[in-house]
Amino acid sequence: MADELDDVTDETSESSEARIAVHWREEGYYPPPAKFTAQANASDPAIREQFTEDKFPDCFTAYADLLTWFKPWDTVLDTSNAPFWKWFSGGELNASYNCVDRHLETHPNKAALIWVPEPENEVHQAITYRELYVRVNEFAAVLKELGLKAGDRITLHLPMVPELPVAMLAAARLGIVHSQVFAGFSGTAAGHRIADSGSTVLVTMDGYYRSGEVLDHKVKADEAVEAAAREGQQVDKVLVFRRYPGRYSAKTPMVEGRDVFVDDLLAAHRGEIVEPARLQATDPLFLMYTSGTTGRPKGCQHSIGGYLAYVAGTSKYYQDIHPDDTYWCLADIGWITGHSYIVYGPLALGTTSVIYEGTPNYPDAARPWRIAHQLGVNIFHTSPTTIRMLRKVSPDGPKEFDIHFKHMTTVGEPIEPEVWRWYFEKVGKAEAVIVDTWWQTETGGFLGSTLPGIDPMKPGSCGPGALGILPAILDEDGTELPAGSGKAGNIVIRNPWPGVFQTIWGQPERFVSTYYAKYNTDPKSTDWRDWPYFAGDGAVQAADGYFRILGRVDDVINVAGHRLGTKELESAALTVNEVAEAAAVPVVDDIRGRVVEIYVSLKPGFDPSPEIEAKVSGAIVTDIGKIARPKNIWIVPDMPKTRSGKIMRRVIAATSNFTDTGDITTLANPEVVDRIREQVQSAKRAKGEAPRELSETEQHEIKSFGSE
Ligand code: 6R9
Repeated sequence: MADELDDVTDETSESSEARIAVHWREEGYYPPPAKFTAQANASDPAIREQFTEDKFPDCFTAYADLLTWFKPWDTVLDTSNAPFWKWFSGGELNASYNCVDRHLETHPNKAALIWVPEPENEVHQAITYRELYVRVNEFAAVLKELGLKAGDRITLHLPMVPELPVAMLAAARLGIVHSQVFAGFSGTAAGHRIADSGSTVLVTMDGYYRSGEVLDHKVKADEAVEAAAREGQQVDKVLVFRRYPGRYSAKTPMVEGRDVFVDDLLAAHRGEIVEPARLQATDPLFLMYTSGTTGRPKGCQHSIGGYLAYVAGTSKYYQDIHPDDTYWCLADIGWITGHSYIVYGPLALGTTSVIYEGTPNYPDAARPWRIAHQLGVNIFHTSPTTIRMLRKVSPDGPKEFDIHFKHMTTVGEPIEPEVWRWYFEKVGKAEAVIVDTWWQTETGGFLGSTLPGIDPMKPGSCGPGALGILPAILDEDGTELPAGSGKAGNIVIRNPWPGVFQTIWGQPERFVSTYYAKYNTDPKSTDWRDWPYFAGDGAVQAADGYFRILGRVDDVINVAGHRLGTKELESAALTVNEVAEAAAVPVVDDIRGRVVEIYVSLKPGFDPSPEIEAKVSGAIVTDIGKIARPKNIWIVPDMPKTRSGKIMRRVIAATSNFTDTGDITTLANPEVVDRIREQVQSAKRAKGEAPRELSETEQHEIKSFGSE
């Protein structure tokens, strides 16, 4: 190991790509447990033949056929306005009908959702499909009364409570485009997204539990409305669900005329039925904001037909959901994972989906096991960050519990093989299959994964492309790096698929330039083969065809599976009056994967002080949310810059991670590198943030961080 590291650290970045890859250790295979395969939805390898390139795009009708259509589609894939793909065009359906109404015929009394409140003395709430139908209809009636109609946008800023899927499905029923903002995001962040989407209504909740405390969430609504107003967007109504109907749990007062309690509004709509709208498959279902290279978040617009078909199909074959399963995904519905694999996919298949309000380790590390045991969870879905945390605080996993998962998922970040093995052995008791699913907010559903009943698993690799997905690794010039080349490059998807987002809300040029321009040679082409989708991740493909994802190649930091744009972090820091320049970099963290560190330089006349550090940290929490709170803020005399004046983030990233700064000959001010290193690293040592050896993938990311 040590000499491998020497080998890579003294390389310049050009040749190190190849060298690093060559040194990657091949991991052994784990066959799927026979018991799993025997019951799997996909157990015959012949399924692959139905999804080969020559059968594209018609192969995806197998997914669309899982849904109920009011009118069948005319065209499977319309490429006439490439790369704005239209899936199942001419078809008509309703997502709310597919996730709720149609299950009433077969199993009205089955639990659609089981909600687990964080306080253990509060009982679980099982919400049957029948009850979900009633609640969705009543809330749809509320939205309708407000004058909202198909195509309008509403912003939801809701925690992990059943009201969130209810609100999503009520909006979907009417064709209102919902944009759920992660509840942990600040009011200001919600406000930017309200403004960007042009929402006139905000749906929120008074409070919710996190780590034993009721958070006042309503206060964020006031901040959000103000932030949106600063950008010229007026919010007319704030609909406030109460965590305990009839009792207000927030300290922040309601605003007369603007804020209304939803439980009050619902009283007038008891038992009301709102017909599900007949909507075009190509109409938008929702927006999900994510970070990118510039400060403005991207509202990824997902379609009704293509998206729902894709999440239903992948839930069936990759989550292996059967009618009697109890499925628990610990992600937050505020992220794409929750949209696709807590709400839309599982409910489209008519399964029981568990929703947990709180933090996984509250009040202790065995909480997830108690929940799983009590509810008989047999499919378990979480992120490497949670797995690392559980491994640390509960090294034996659910040993003492009578829990037998058949299937487990890891998603959101690369998982270290060590951590994967712990998940397999301790959590899955070597009985459960694991899928490491690689995908993105933009992609709607899984892109890379093993087929759980068929393919052997390989720790640290997501596996091959999912059914009907044709990934490839390209170098900067677009030349394909074949499987087994040992070279890392950019992972692309050569073909469109039904789950792919339709555009960036209000930014169609950015949609094309960010995701398609890089490898397109003919902007006029309507042949999908000319439009590889650029995912923004580095990856390497082993000889067996399995992909190993190395992380983002753009200026995005993946903290605990959540994407934070460096520009967003930096603009927040720059709102502090004393700050002249700011640069955000990722630091490898044993639990959260990456955490953020911010470097700032001050305007002339100001001296470094703990107050300024606190202001920077506060500005970031206010603008984005606690999840973005930097681990350290370093006030430095100057930033390392190129001759054209760009901050070289990879140099400070290396400093923060105690790795080699690499080639600095192109710097305009190479002398600052040593000064910063001395300052930062001695301070880190004093705080006990000792350097640790980084894995090859971690080194790769730090070395190539930030565009120059
Ligand atoms: C679903 C989701 C997307 C980015 C993606 C990649 C990273 C996701 C991964 C993974 C390695 C996996 N990522 N899954 N990296 N292995 N199984 O996470 O969406 O929040 O948009 O993040 O996350 O870098 O590009 P999103």
